[in-house]
Amino acid sequence: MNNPDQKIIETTRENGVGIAHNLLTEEELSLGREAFDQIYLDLDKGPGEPGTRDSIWGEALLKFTALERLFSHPYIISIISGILDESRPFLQKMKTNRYTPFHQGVGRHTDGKLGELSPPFSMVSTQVFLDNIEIDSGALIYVPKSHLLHYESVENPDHQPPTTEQIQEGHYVPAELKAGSVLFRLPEVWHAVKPIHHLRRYVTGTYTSRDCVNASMTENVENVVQFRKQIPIATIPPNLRRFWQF
Ligand SMILES: O=C(O)CCC(=O)C(=O)O
Repeated sequence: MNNPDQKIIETTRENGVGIAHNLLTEEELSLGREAFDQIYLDLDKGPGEPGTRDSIWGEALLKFTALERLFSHPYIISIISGILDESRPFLQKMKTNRYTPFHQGVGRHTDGKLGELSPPFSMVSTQVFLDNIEIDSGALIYVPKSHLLHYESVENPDHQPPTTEQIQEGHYVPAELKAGSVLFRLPEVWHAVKPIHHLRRYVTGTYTSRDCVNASMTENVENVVQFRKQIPIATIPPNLRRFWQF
């Protein structure tokens, strides 16, 4: 792995957010947008109502090569592997989000469980953006290093998880990027989304390590594994199988 890639891993682990700028080629981006818009139409979500966030989950997304590839993209996987220290990350969740303008954005929060601590670096989300995000429209804002406050610590077993008030009062900084870039986010980092004035689409995967999971993570993984038992493996793209299967 070369230095810029190592830097993204280190930045994500240190700050809770890291970005691979302009990763997709023009062609991948244009095919990705085409497939994205098509699946929303196919699933009767329409062209989007102002002020709404529409999501599509799960294996339905795998019907489109341009989307399916984003979940097993070798470069993206190599960064995830570094962040989680896991050679074969488990793809626990596949999803797309579409925000249709004007949308007020998303308030300050953590995706960690309030009142609980998490095992360090056991889960990471990717957001492959198909539109630019900037301060004036849809930037993700976050509090660098806040994820660390949610982690269990052997050195400090009495450590208490952050409160809702602390999360509201953090010092948030913006992450801006161009369409075709990938944002890596540790779920616990405190984050929010600025008001949205133009279409904001992205494809997101949540990956976990295969060990060092706590009871609630184990339960979530087991639910996914049970659900996937009903899905014939032949319907899953070959390159994705090793991440999709536990
Ligand atoms: O849309 C985004 O960039 C983040 C949305 C969000 O806050 C979340 O899914 O927890």
